[in-house]
Amino acid sequence: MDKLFLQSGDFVGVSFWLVSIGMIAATVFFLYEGLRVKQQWRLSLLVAALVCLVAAVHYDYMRDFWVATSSTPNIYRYIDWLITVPLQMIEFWLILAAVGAAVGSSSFLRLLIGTLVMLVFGFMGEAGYMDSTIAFVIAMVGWAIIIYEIFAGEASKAAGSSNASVQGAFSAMRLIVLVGWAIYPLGYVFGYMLGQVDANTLNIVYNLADFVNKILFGLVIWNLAIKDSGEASH
Ligand SMILES: *C/C=C(C)/C=C/C=C(C)/C=C/C1=C(C)CCCC1(C)C
Repeated sequence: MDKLFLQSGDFVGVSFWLVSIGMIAATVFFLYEGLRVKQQWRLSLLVAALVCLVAAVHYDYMRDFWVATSSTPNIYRYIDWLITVPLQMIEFWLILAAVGAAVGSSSFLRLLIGTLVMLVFGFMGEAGYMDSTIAFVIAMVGWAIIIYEIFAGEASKAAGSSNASVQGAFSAMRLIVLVGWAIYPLGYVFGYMLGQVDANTLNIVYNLADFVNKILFGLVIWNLAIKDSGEASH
C-alpha cells in the first residue's frame, strides 16, 4: 500500500508533484490573461496554456510512474516533448505574425523539422533503437537547425525589424532555447551515455528545466502581449 502513495521523503516524487501543480496553475493563468490582451495576442497565450496543460497531465502521470517503479519515466517525457516542443516553436512564428512581421511559413517548417529530428533521434538513441552516439550527433543537428533559424535565419531577421517589445521577447525566448534547453543534451550525455548522474538527480534537474523552459517561456510571451496591448504588467 505504501508504494502507491507519494512519500514525504521522496524528493524526486515531490518534484514531479510540484511541477504538475505549477503547470496547472500556469495553464489557468495564461487562459485567464488571454481574455484581457488584444485580439492578435490571444492565440499566443492559448498556445502557452496548451503547452502547460499537456505538461501538467504528463507530470501527473510521470509522478505516478515514479512512485510505483522508482524508475525514470523516459518514454512519457519524450511523448510530452513531442507535443509541447512543436507548440513552443509555433510561438516564435505567432508572435511575429501578431505584429505583422514578414515571416513566411517556411520559417516555421524549418523549426518543426529541427524539432522532429532532435526528438526522434534522441528517443531512438535513448530507447536503444540505434547507436547512442550517432543518434546524439543527428539530434544535435536538429537543435542546431532551430538555433540557426532563431539567431540568424529568417525568423531572426523578421524579429530584428519589428518593434522593441517584440525584439526583447524574441531575444529572451531564444536565450531559453539556447541556454535552458542545454540541460537536455547534457542529461543525455552525462546521465544516459556516460552514466555519471544518478536517476534521482537527473529527474530533479529535468523537472526544474521543464518548469523554467515551459512556464518562463510562456511568461515572456505574456509580458509581451500585455505590453503590446497597452496595459502595464505588474
Ligand atoms: C518542455 C520541454 C522541452 C523544452 C524539451 C526540450 C528537449 C530538448 C531540447 C532535447 C534535446 C536533445 C538534444 C539536443 C540531443 C540529445 C537528445 C535530446 C532529445 C535530449
